[in-house]
Amino acid sequence: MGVKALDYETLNENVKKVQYAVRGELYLRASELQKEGKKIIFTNVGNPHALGQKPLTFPRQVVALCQAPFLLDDPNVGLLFPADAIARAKHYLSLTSGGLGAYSDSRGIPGVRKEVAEFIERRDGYPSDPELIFLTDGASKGVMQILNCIIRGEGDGILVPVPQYPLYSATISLLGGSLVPYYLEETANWGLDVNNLRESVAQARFKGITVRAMVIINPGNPTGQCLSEANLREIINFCYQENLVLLGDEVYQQNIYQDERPFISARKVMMDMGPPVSKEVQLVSFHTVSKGYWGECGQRGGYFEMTNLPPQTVDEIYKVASIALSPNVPAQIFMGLMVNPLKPGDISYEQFVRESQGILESLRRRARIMTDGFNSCKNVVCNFTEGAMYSFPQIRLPPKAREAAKQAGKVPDVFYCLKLLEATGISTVPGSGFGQKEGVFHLRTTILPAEEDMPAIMSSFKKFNDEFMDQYADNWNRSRM
Ligand code: DCS
Repeated sequence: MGVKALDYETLNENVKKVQYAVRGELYLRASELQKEGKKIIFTNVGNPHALGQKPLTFPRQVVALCQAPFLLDDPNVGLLFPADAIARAKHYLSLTSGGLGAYSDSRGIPGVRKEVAEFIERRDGYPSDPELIFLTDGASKGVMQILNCIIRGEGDGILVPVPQYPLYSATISLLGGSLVPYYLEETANWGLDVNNLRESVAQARFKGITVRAMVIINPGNPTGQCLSEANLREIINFCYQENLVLLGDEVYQQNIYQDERPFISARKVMMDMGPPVSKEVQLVSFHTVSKGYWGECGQRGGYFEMTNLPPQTVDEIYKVASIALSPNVPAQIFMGLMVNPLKPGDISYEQFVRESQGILESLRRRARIMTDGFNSCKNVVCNFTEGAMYSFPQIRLPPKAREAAKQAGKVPDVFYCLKLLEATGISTVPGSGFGQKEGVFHLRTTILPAEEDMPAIMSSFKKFNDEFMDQYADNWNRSRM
């Protein structure tokens, strides 16, 4: 029998190199335990509906009507659906040619892209051009499309924060490029020091890598920090000086749990800076319906907006997007609804506000419960989750625990997370899946379990952790960070 292309040995090496911890060893073990009948609390993926979050009523009504347009002809439709949902469903159907069952333009429905542009303009105070907005199947696909256009080979480097969300490391591996890390500073609330950036670029250049782009995740995943305007200005200036494309992952822009640093988009900061920066820095910004108070992860809706890209490049991106024919059409409607929400006076407005604020306020309380819970544990320190959906506590593992991990053939944080899973059913992701400094260990949890379950989860975590630390204690100095 001859060698075949899909034999494991002959697969594309880039595929084999990809590491993706969010669904890695911990997740697999958790799934096994679940099959054996153990109750598992899945906090490994930011997937709000899977943890019990209810969908917002209005957008589901609109999409239900778009999916089943014959309901619009039913004389009783007004008994089941409010008039504003009916009107909005008709609006979206009028924007499509053939309804939800037809491919759309591969950049997305023009009318929805216009709604996105209007949203960006309201948010930032600068006009946005629908021709430079592409709708995608979740933000992930957009990130992959853009990285694909940038990475020409292993000599091309992308600056990525560490810790980072592994979409970036995995896609860069898959495309055969080079990840150039820049470290976020845990003791400065996961802030970003531009001097570190310079250092990272210098080191990469020394290795012969051409640094082409820089990723920022704001608010941060897994680190939960919100970048200040001053910090964003420094980053944009840096991209200007170094000729880097800035990729602004802003999928958590509605998930903010403090008032000192509200979300501010990279695009607004760049426009505020004026020329030459505002005219020259190439920026691509990403957003999604998966996060915020929507949490509609399964719908797979996203967009990216391009600023200062030449028209020929936009055409090439359009051509490549066309290979996949069309983004999900139902998801495009969700995107339209997200960027063009109900207004005061609309019949469904109050219910919509009640539902969305309820979710956001609860997330804010849960962020606090988690951080405080972690900080009450032995050898655990955790920055407050300022935004996004995650807590990223540092677990200070004593030498004896690291030794035990080594004996078990595990990376220390994987060892700890597996023990946590076996003892409590809490399924987390080890910090090594996101990158962390040498010899420092973390785990990531989402802040998404139901609020009423939170105290019990945190006390079960504390019981496990404190016993673990006692078990492996020695005369090691237990100073905090
Ligand atoms: N960017 C960041 C920073 C993310 O955290 C995610 C998803 C995405 C992009 C992609 O989202 P969509 O493709 O759904 O739009 N976050 C994953 C995570 O860390 N846990 O769950 C999903």
